[in-house]
Formats: sequence, structure tokens, C-alpha cells
Amino acid sequence: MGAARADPAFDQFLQSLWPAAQQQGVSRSTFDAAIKGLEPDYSLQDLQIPGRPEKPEAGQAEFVLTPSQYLKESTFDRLAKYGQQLATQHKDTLARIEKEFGVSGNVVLAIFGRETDYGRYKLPYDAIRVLATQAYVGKRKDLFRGEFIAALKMLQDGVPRVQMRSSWGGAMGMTQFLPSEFYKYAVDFDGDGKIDIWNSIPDALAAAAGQLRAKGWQKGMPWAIEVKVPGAVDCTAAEPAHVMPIGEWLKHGYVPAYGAKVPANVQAAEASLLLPEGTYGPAFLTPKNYYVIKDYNFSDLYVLFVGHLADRIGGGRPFQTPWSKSEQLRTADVEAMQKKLTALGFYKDKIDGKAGMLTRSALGAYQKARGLKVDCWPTNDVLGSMK
Ligand SMILES: [Ca+2]
Repeated sequence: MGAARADPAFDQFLQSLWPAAQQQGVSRSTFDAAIKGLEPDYSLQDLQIPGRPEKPEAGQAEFVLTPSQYLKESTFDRLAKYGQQLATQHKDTLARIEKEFGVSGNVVLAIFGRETDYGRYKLPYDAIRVLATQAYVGKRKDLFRGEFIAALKMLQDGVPRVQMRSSWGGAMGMTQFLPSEFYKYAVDFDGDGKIDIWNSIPDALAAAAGQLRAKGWQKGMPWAIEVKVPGAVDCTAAEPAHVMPIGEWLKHGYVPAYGAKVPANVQAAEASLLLPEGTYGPAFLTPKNYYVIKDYNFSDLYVLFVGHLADRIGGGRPFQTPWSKSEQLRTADVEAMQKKLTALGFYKDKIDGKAGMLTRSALGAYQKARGLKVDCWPTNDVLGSMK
């Protein structure tokens, strides 16, 4: 200690967190060791640094790539094969997870595959530095202040600093947990006396299952069902508030991909319609479990990736309808479209530059009202038509 920091305001900020850390049982020596020589990392995403313009490319990859770029068959093929090996290797653990948590083993394996390439991806950042930076200049300072304190508690509880590697958002371990989630959901599932989401696959998978269960996972229900839409599909109906029992959707002419049979208990469940590429590309009926995964990571592409990978690990086939769109509006243009749709009275949700379900559905309503082709797919042409 004692050496002057390059950024005295950051030092002051860190010191201001001491009372909260102390309240969580962090000792002064743990606190001092954790922040010794710590500097903010201004290269991270999602920061708002006073006096500096925001990085234009900010935002998660999920919202920049098109479905065809994000949901690649070659990736699914590779990850499903390795996932199947793990499913065999960890058969007993997965059976125990299904029994104790009521959550599909293939879904937690798929999260593991998506998050860290089944633990093979080397996380690039020091979590303490990431969380301190996000608490200091991040867009969600309050959230990250709590996470930083919880990370200090992890150090206090004996988790080694060298193990606490993370993403730019501070998530750690094989299934990517924030410190608060670690305390809520991590368990010793392999019974070796240690909670270890870094080196124990059973511990990491059980933590993911615990989180899905807490978010309301429905046992024995699918995450989604791919369907062929009837010829005259109204894409504005593809939004979360528009729900019907799955059996009703089927009566309305939606046909499960590959002619799959849908059991009666599944037909009784309510679902909404998801059209990730508007009237192009595959369509899905999405019951509760779709939204449970979405609560894990708020991106439809993420849910489609995890859900489909889970199906493939279980021996399922590729999407029946291919993804077709190779271009996506840039974030700034989607934001401009959301502002126009808001001003015109078609859109009431957040302006975030992400062309999610509500944005696509609002766009369809606009197209309908203006007598344009109704496809619920944002393009520069349709943006240009909005006066
Ligand atoms: Ca363990």
C-alpha cells in the first residue's frame, strides 16, 4: 500500500466501499490485498466514462449478429457431439440433477457449452478488477457495487484470487455466475466437501440447474417447439403477451417441425409465438421454459442457441426451416427505428437498439397500418419510410 494510484478518484471510490465490505464479514487485510495496485480497466464493455464517448460497438454479440451467423449448424454439430460425450460421462449426475431440480440435464449441459465451451474457454479477466470497474463507471453501478462486495466475500471465504477469472461482465466459473448468484445457487453436488464451480462439472451443472429452478423451470416441458406457420401468419401476433394453449396453436394450423407428436400435457401448456426473423426463417411456440432461459440471459438468440443445443445433445435434428437473413440493422439504426415507432405510437418498450420481440411486433403493426409488406423484419428501407 502507499504507492500513489494513477487514478486517485478510483482509490477514493474503493475506500468508500469498505464499510459495506466489512458488514459482509470481509476483513481489512482481505480488503486491502484485493484492491492493492488495482486500476480500472477502461477497455471493458458497458461503461460510461465521464468525458469519453461511448464505444459505438458496445452491446452483446447476440444483438449484432443475425440468427444465421449466431446459430451455425457447424457450431451445433461440434458442440452437440462433445455434449453427448459429457452426457454419457456424467450420466448419473445428470439423472440426479433431473430428479432433485426437475431441470433437463441436456439444458444445463447446453448452458455449459454456450457459456464456456464446456469449460475449455479461458476467461480473460480478473473478476475483482472487472467488478470494481463496473461498479465505478459501469452503466449498472448499483448492481455491480453489490457484486464487487460479494466477490470480496468470496475471497474472504477462501476462493483463490487466481481462480476468479471472468468475462467482461464479471461472471465466473464453468457456467458463468456473478458472485451474488454463486452465493444463491452454487452447491457441493459431487460431495467432496467443496463448492467448486471452476473445476467440478457436477457442482457447476447443479448450480445452473438451481438457477433455472429458481426462475420457474417447468419439469418435463420443452423449452420451445419449432413449427411451420400457416400461410397467412400474422407476424404481429408474435409477442410474449399473445398466448394460447399449444394445442390451440396447432388447431390454428401451426405444424410441429418434422411432424413431431406433441403429448397432451404439453398441448395444454400456454405458449406464445416467436418469429426471430419475422416472416422469414424458423418459427417457434414458446412456453414458460423459453422465458426461464431468457431470464438467464436476455437475448432470444441466446435462448435459441441453448435450447436447440440441448435438443441436439438429446439426438434432435437441425432446424427444419433454415435461417435466411444475412444482414441485421446496426444498433444505432434499430434505436432510431424504436424512437420512430414510439413517436408514432406503435412501441412502448425500452429504446435499447435491440430488435427483440416487441420491436419486431411493433414494426409489423406499423407496416400493417401503412399498407406496407408486413414481415416484421427491420431494414433500412422500412426505417427510411418512417416519417
Ligand atoms: Ca464439490
